[in-house]
Amino acid sequence: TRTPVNVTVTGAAGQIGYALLFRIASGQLLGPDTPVKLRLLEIPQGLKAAEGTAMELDDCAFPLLRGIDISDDPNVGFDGANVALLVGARPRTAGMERGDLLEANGGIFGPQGKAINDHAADDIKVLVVGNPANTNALIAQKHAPDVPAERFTAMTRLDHNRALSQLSKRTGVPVSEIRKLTIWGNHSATQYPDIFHAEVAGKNAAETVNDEKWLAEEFIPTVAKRGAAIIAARGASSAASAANAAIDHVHTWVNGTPEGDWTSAGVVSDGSYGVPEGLISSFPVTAVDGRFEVVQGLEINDFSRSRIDASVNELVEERDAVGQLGLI
Ligand code: NAX
Repeated sequence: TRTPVNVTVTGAAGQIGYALLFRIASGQLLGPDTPVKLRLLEIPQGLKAAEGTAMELDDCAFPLLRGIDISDDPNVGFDGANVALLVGARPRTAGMERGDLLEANGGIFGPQGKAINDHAADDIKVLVVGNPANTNALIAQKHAPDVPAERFTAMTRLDHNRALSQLSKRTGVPVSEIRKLTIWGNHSATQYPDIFHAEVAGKNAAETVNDEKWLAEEFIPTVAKRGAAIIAARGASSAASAANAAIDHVHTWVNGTPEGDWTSAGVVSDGSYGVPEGLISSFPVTAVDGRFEVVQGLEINDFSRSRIDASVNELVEERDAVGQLGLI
């Protein structure tokens, strides 16, 4: 029997946590042959609810689930972690400026990055879901100098999946026949969903749609503002779809992308496509042998260039702001 993989989930008592943990425990994160041990990390106020979720996980009698530990201490929560899903974050509340938000999250992701540095397993893979995800991932990464920077990633897979679905609706082609779509930049309203290299049923997506007005005025804003639309409709932010995207992200990272396709993930920039080195920005990526690699050599037209630049500029501003606050 295989050694269990330790999976740490922060914000375990939150709504994404509730949608995520059962899927991890059932084997959907790492596959049907990999037993898992769950580590639930919460703040003290969240511990009781996390215990309730752990009771329910027990009650599922998942054959692959080999244990559940609950803690409010990052040094314990990340001990021996092979995969860490950083979901818990400080949300923006009324009257909070961006600086306040970044500072509050720096207080979470700095210490968590340090705890990962000091206690996680050598093969640790980190996915940051909690917003502002890209910059939170950057903060955590900067506090983990002994961990290869590439192990810190931010989630734009939900945006990617939203874009697939919108393009499918427009073209009438099922998502299973859409490839090579890209989310560029920040997981925020400035993100750029790019269909110029995408294929629908083997044909170029932008040429198939052939409608720049739809692209600029419907597709891009619909994908970028989908989170707000979900809140308006559901009275709560995306949870099951966010958990699903987190599962997809890690599953792809571990198992690879299919031949002839790629996905989107926030990864540390190597300077590709003019994105400043070191920023955690969304790119078209393949996953090979447990590593994400930025897809190289794509031609970027003017329409795309200005939108990528706008989103990357926002990431630069966030990085500069957390730098000035002494958070990185
Ligand atoms: P909830 O408020 O339901 O849950 C958050 C949980 O995190 C709470 O139980 C809280 O006690 C816990 N928490 C707070 N600080 C913590 C810390 N320092 N250590 C451990 N746990 C801590 O939020 P939920 O709806 O689950 O969303 C979680 C995060 O995901 C939010 O930041 C949200 O903005 C972000 N999202 C990111 C998405 C993405 O695509 N990257 C999409 C969905 C979601 O909006």
